[in-house]
Amino acid sequence: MAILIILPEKQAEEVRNLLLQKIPDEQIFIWPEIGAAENIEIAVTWNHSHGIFGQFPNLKLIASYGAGVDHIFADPDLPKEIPVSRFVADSLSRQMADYVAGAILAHRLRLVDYREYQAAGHWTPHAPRAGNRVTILGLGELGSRTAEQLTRMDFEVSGWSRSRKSLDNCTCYAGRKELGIAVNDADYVVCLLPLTAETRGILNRNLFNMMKEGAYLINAARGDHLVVDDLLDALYQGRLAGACLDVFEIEPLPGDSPLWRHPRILITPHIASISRSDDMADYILENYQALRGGTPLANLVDSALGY
Ligand code: NDP
Ligand code: OXD
Repeated sequence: MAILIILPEKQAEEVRNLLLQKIPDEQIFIWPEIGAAENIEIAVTWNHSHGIFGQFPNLKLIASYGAGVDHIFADPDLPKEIPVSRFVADSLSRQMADYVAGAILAHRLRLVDYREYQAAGHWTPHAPRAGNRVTILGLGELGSRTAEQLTRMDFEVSGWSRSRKSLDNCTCYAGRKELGIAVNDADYVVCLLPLTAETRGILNRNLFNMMKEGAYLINAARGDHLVVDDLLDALYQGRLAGACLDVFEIEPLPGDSPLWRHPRILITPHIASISRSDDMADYILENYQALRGGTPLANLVDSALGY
């Protein structure tokens, strides 16, 4: 069996070295090196060039380097029969919970405003912003951990998912019909959904019109969830107070994007939750051993649902 890693060089080397410590006799290639194509059984990938998987006749698993798999399913030539797995790790959920809590507190405590006052040498005290209700769109690995953390911080938390969840201290809504009620009294709406045909563009004018006036949006899922022009309109009209965005349709965000210079948008460069190489190596190893032993693969996604 050989493993192929299709990642930027630094991460690829790290993951390969960690894997080689555990399985020193295996062949582990970093794309574009592949060795003998028929030996490749696992491909670990992030934003591969479309069409490349067809050349591996014995490929048994495509493993996403991230929690999201939209980058894999975006390949029109993806071999349909090969299972796809995704990265799930406590470290990933914890970072996301911290990111969302940080974004909420930065807005509530006006930290970005104070940075500007500081630059101008102004002493301008304000009370923290009112508003304690948070709705999380997506109650999976990341959303449910974020809900737990915000609950511990005394926020009133609601969540929305495809199937109904039951989480302590979190009001759970499900399905399109309940989207409006899920968001309509939230002071903060947080998107932690996977990008699928059903969720693409979900952060749009209709949603913003259902939200409470002056609410704050946090998108740490995918750029394609957001209709940028609708957000800019909602900010201009005062429907939304501001937004914190970690993900963008094109990354890096192009220099001429109006998002960069918007005074009420806080931008971070897709760092809300970063895959750690040691946890990544453990996840690849777990599935390597499952393939070897003929036991079930971990963290498989449903290709019909796209997540
Ligand atoms: P999960 O698959 O564990 O959870 C997804 C959640 O979204 C589930 O609750 C699911 O509902 C819900 N959902 C899916 N489709 C719909 C729909 N049509 N309507 C309502 N709810 C829906 O994913 P994770 O929590 O692990 O990750 C979520 C996303 O976060 C990733 O796909 C990725 O895009 C993004 N991400 C971003 C990172 C960053 O650094 N910015 C880092 C890591 C991930 P149900 O429970 O019913 O299935
Ligand atoms: C992921 C990401 O999907 O980093 O893990 O966006």
